[in-house]
Amino acid sequence: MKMNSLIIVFLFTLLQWSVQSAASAPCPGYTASNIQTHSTGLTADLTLAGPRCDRYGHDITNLTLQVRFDSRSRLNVHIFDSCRRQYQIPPSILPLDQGAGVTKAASKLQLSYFHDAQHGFGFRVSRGKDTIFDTSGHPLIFEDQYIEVTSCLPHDANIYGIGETPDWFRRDTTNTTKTLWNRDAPDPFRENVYGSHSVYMELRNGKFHGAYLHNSHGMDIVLANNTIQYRVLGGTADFYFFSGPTALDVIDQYTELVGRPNRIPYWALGFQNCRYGYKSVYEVNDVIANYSKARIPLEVAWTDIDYMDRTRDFTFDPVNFPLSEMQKQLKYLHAHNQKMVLMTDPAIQHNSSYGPYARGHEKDAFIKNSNGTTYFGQVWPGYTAFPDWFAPSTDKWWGGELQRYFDALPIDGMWLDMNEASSFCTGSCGSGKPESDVPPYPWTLDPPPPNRALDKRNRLLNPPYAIHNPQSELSEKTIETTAMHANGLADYYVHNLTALTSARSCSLGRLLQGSGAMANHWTGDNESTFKDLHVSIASMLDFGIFGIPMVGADICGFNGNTTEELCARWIEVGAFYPFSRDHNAKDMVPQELYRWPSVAEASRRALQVRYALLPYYYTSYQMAVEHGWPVARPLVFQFPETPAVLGNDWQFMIGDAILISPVLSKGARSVSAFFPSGFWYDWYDLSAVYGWDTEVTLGAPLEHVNVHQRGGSIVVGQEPGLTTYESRRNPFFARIALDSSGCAEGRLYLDDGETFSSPHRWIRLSFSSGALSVVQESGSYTVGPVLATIVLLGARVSGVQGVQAGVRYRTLGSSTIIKNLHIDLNSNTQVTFISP
Ligand SMILES: *[C@@H]1O[C@H](CO)[C@@H](O)[C@H](O)[C@H]1NC(C)=O
Ligand SMILES: *[C@@H]1O[C@H](CO)[C@@H](O)[C@H](O)[C@H]1NC(C)=O
Ligand SMILES: *[C@@H]1O[C@H](CO)[C@@H](O)[C@H](O)[C@H]1NC(C)=O
Ligand SMILES: *[C@@H]1O[C@H](CO)[C@@H](O)[C@H](O)[C@H]1NC(C)=O
Ligand SMILES: *[C@@H]1O[C@H](CO)[C@@H](O)[C@H](O)[C@H]1NC(C)=O
Ligand SMILES: *[C@@H]1O[C@H](CO)[C@@H](O)[C@H](O)[C@H]1NC(C)=O
Ligand SMILES: *[C@@H]1O[C@H](CO)[C@@H](O)[C@H](O)[C@H]1NC(C)=O
Ligand SMILES: CC(=O)N[C@H]1CO[C@H](CO)[C@@H](O)[C@@H]1O
Ligand SMILES: CC(=O)N[C@H]1CO[C@H](CO)[C@@H](O)[C@@H]1O
Repeated sequence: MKMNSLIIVFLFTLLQWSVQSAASAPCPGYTASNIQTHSTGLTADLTLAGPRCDRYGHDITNLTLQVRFDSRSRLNVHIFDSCRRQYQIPPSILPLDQGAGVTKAASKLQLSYFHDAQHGFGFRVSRGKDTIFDTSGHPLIFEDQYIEVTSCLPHDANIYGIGETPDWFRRDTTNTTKTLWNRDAPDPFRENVYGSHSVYMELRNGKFHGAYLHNSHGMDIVLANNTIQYRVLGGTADFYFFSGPTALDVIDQYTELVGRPNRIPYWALGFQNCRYGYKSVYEVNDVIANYSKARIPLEVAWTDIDYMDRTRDFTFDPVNFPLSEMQKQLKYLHAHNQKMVLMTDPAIQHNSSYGPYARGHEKDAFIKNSNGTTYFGQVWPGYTAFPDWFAPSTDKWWGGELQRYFDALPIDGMWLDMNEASSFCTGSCGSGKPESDVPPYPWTLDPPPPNRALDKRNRLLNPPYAIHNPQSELSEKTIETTAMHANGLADYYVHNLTALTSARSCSLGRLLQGSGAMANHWTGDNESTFKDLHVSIASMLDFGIFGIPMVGADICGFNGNTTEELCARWIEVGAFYPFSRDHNAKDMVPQELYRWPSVAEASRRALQVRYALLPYYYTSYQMAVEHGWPVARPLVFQFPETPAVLGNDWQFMIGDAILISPVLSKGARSVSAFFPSGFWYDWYDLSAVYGWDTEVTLGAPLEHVNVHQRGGSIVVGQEPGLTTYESRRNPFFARIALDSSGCAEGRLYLDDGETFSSPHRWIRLSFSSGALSVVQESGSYTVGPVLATIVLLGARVSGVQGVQAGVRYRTLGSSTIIKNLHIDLNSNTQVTFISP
């Protein structure tokens, strides 16, 4: 309570200030005093070192520096206003891991601070001999609405992360401004889009480290002039540094702090189809039937807002998508071991006869105007209220709405769209409008008036520092920054938390159903172009850094008409996205995978590999749940010492064993693929390529994508079926790809894939001296199917010791396929092969 009233008082004074011209006085920085060291860190007072510069706000005179060695690999440097009026993300919204705390001596990261006459207080973070963050030469600027922290970077630094922005994977450090301000925009290149992730990692001399700024305000992060500069619209400078030294270590350390990815149901790894603009439930029925006729796996049928009655949440169009027909479709899907996911938007139509609105209003669950009335923006169903995820009864109200909805139609998953939050008009445009005033649907999205007359004195609408939001002002196409949340905070402070809090509430709602929580991500509304196909790989790799491994772009592209060739090439990439879904915009040519023979063939070929690899995907995903490790990874994560892969975002790996080398340009029928040194085995014909850290030209007919397995790895899969259910009942195979010393290893994780309470099983497989060992690591889940096939890549053998008759052998080049084995995966086993 006290905190809140403090903040309100503060806002009040803030709004009284008049805008001043940006001062040009040099900023004096701060002076440190009263340094107190203690067992796990230190604190100090920082005092403004000279006359205020008031660059984009009002300098805060008294700051506190708090340094804590959270763990051996994580250091927190937090600079905040001593009287704590600046907004900080409360742990109830985003709980951070506290770490047990270690001594300076035990920490791999060290902090040193210094004072220079011109710029005042500065600090350095180092790992051994390497300085990884260094503010020297740049003053700290700490104002109410502007914080600037600058750190030196080496020339041509290798920076990855900071988003969400469509961009090439390795950031251009000469001239990049990453703006963090959640925005519903159709994936414009190098501009801010749907989410905000202020984390980056850097590779220096073969070792990675990372840094994260914990702050929910809008910000620019600028890479230029051999520096990384944070320009933040408020809050505090709460930095966390991660010592690495591998890329996976950094992501492990980051996700330990902010939270690991959720578990997913096994079926979520199946291929999914959606489009905006299906005309009826009958058309979707035909889509489901046509996938089946074409023998292309379809796990999940999605429907966009089309199914709703006038685009209102929790309703069904009585003519084209009547509830009874939706129930029939769901029954059909479930009978065929398939699933249904439907779209839900957070915006709720302003209409007191509409239950969700009436009940939400009664529970006081909506965002407000600053005068206390309900804030009404405009989304698909007309003027809409927005759930205030900070209000105490919102979760309960929303959970109740979901309960009613699931009682009518027990769908398998929810898709939350527009939760940036998106609004099509500027400001509270529906306030003061009678309920009967519903703009007709579908209506055109008129852009907000350019340079609308903003209250120049209102510093929440109009902060003195303008981040590089491409919209002309912060509040365009979203909830206005002055709108109020229940905790007494303006949206200005918490804007980028909207999606997170809505996903949280939604999974709470799902938990009421006793089912799996799920909040994942697709990369948004992109275009059907080869460039976007390429950028989709970089975006997928970015999300691996952000700790959101279940990610994928709209296969065949969303906006614009796709072509047969593009769609074939896109499914050859998309079949390997962790989240694999075809999605199309309204009024575009249909792009279901069965629409063209070549696309259907490309789909069957690529998805067959994915379905064979489902246990491998599930195992990789479990590593994400336990360590945050991404499922889809750039080559540089695994081969950081190889300069040629630093910027490689045209190939990618799944886990640490599978390399995808797709075609990303029109007309190409071959691809130049980079192979790090060692053996790599072609998935389809088992032939070996020896990588010499060079590019190799591979044939790539339209229906074919190049997939290789790394020598030294063991991949366990299952014979593919048309659904994940079918696949899970088929026998296992192991592909053992030998390295140059004849060794390989891999792991397998299994559980029932459906319930949180399922027992699990971790198995380790290793091969050396001509023998395969299967060793149980942990868990008691009973694996049904046996290991029936072993493919030995890089070895010819003629028999297996002590194995019954009936086993069949076939050699293919330097490899051997051994079939009809009956190896039980529930116990430790050794399989010794006989050389010819
Ligand atoms: C800053 O701290 C000093 C010493 O505690 C105090 O005298 C001064 O009033 C503070 N200034 C502000 C603006 O809070
Ligand atoms: C830096 O990037 C911006 C935005 O992309 C561009 O307008 C500008 O010309 C670039 N500057 C230089 C020096 O390349
Ligand atoms: C880089 O340095 C140049 C020249 O000093 C300056 O004009 C430019 O604003 C700097 N860029 C950034 C992002 O600081
Ligand atoms: C399904 O396939 C049939 C037969 O090829 C075709 O006539 C129909 O248009 C297809 N419908 C959809 C929705 O794909
Ligand atoms: C308001 O909601 C009720 C109940 O869903 C519906 O019958 C009515 O048509 C809605 N009014 C408007 C203007 O959409
Ligand atoms: C409250 O604020 C809204 C949005 O600015 C405005 O439309 C409405 O008229 C105001 N209501 C009152 C009672 O002042
Ligand atoms: C897509 O194709 C349809 C049908 O051929 C055409 O009407 C439409 O204008 C095209 N749209 C775009 C964006 O090219
Ligand atoms: C419709 C649209 O804005 N598409 C964008 C998708 O992303 C590419 C590059 O990533 C942009 O060039 C397009 O403008
Ligand atoms: C949902 C979302 O994007 N949240 C981010 C808001 O900003 C903070 C600080 O940058 C991040 O930690 C959140 O992940």
